[in-house]
Amino acid sequence: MKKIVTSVLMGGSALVLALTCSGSAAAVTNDYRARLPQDEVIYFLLPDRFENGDPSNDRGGLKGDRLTTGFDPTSKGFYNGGDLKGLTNRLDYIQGLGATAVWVAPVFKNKAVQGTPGHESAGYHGYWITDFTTVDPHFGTNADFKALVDAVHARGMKFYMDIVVNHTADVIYFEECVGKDRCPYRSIADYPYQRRGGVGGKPINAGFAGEQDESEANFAKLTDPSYAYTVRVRPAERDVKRPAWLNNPIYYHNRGDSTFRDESSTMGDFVGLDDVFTENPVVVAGMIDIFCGWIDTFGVDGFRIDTAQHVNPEFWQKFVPAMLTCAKRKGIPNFHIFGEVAMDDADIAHTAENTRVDKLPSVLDFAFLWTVREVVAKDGATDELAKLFRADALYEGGAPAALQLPTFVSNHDSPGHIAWAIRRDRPNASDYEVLKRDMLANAMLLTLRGVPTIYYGDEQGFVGRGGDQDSRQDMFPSKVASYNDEKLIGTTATTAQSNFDPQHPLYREISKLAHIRTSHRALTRGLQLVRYAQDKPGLFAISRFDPDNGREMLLLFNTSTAEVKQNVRVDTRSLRFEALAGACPATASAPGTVAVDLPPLGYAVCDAR
Ligand SMILES: [Ca+2]
Ligand SMILES: [Ca+2]
Ligand SMILES: [Ca+2]
Repeated sequence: MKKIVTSVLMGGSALVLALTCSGSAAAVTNDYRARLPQDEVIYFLLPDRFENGDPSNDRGGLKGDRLTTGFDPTSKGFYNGGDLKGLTNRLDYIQGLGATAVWVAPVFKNKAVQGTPGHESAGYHGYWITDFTTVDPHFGTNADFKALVDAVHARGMKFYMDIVVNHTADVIYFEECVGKDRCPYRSIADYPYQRRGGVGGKPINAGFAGEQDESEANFAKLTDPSYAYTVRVRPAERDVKRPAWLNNPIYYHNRGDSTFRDESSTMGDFVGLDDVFTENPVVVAGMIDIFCGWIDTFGVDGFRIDTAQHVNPEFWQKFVPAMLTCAKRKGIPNFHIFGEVAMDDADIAHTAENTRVDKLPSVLDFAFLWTVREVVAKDGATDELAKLFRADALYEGGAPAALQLPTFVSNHDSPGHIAWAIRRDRPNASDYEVLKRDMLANAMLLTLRGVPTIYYGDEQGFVGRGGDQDSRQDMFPSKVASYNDEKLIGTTATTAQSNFDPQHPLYREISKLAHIRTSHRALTRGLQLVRYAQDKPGLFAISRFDPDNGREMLLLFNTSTAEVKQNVRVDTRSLRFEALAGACPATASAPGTVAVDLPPLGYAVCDAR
């Protein structure tokens, strides 16, 4: 990392030129097609929970009670009524926050309701797809989707789709598991492809060499899906999936529920969801066809890929280049692809592997989430941040590639919003301290490397209770009692009222920082150099460098509740600083050093002159 930074700084003539110009560094272009993935600030939302623009589609065109329509605005596990028209109407709010791209949870048609009797819930989140070619009627129509994407583009913003390849809705079931809560994973060793129901079973699928031979000739020999379990589909659901090839059970692994380890991680069902046989060349071609279609028809700007780690790497090695080719053909040179590789700790080797082996261009930065929560909510040492960025070398492409990792401090699967983590870990903190810590986390998100990805509701002080459904509150007036009981941060409002408030202190602070970011290339494209970290809470200082002129942007964070005074090394050419946020040292104390003075939980963005 140091070596790269040095060579950037040696870009002499550009540096001199920039220093003689007054005014701020070049703003990121408004031509959205020309922008790089790292130029964006992403806003992520679930359409069902954002804004209801059309009450007539709340039941998705279905008739009956909530177990048929999936609609129950009083339940966190059912459709609450939000849709694409509502989202289109709220683009002002999103753009006002400083976001330049929206990532919208899957819009494809879902199985409305799933689950064993008494444990049903709805596909309001979008991850239980039956029809990969059509927008879910609860959210609107394909025409509504086109209107949304066009409206986003008309504002110079980008649209990222959330896609799923790993599984479809739960349609296939296994005779041996009827009436049981779990359907245990049956391994290839115990249930080989060439025997029905176990090693001693009747010979089937003669000559099938296994999934590792991905040739069409080999897969032509796989004709009977009942090697591990007796595969069944209810008559009413035999034709429910689109495209039609997805209705054939031979295109699924059919080995029972994943234990999320060993072989089952890629071949097991994600809690009953039908796990697609992604090694089969028919499936590879079929999935490429589906998602090229969405790029081609709507001109979307990127994909977030759900459950990416549960698909075999060979699939991504073929799928990713195909998507990039489709995008280029459509005139989208900087199509972004980032996979979800969920983790519950900061295990960077685990996420980085998916960029090296699977060749995913980028992955959601779960390590960033856990590290920021560690230093902002708990008493983690600021060394943890230094450690996080030191490991950027592990990603394919190293530190420059890490600039494209979507970073986040909350999401729809993480336990609670960031505010929940702070409240849980600091039960005695005042509301003011919780708000300050929340702002500190957002300041890190919006200035450090990666692509800041704001989870909807964070900017309105939404909290949650720790479970995933609890973190998917309605932005429109909610009827869910457990949401409305929540004490929000930075406001006296509750989720019972509309929460599109541009005056909320978090909205204002995020908006300010987002605009600072997107108007300074050091913050979107600049590599980082850690200046100061320590083995306890306190100062974290890091510089980022404008790739065009080498100019330094010094970022300062105080994670402790005490004032921090510390001499911090800077570039010898950084003699004066303009404070873009917080209090910055106005001048260097001597060439190469500044006297930093930060209030408790304070932060500063200092642009060197
Ligand atoms: Ca609606
Ligand atoms: Ca199933
Ligand atoms: Ca899988």
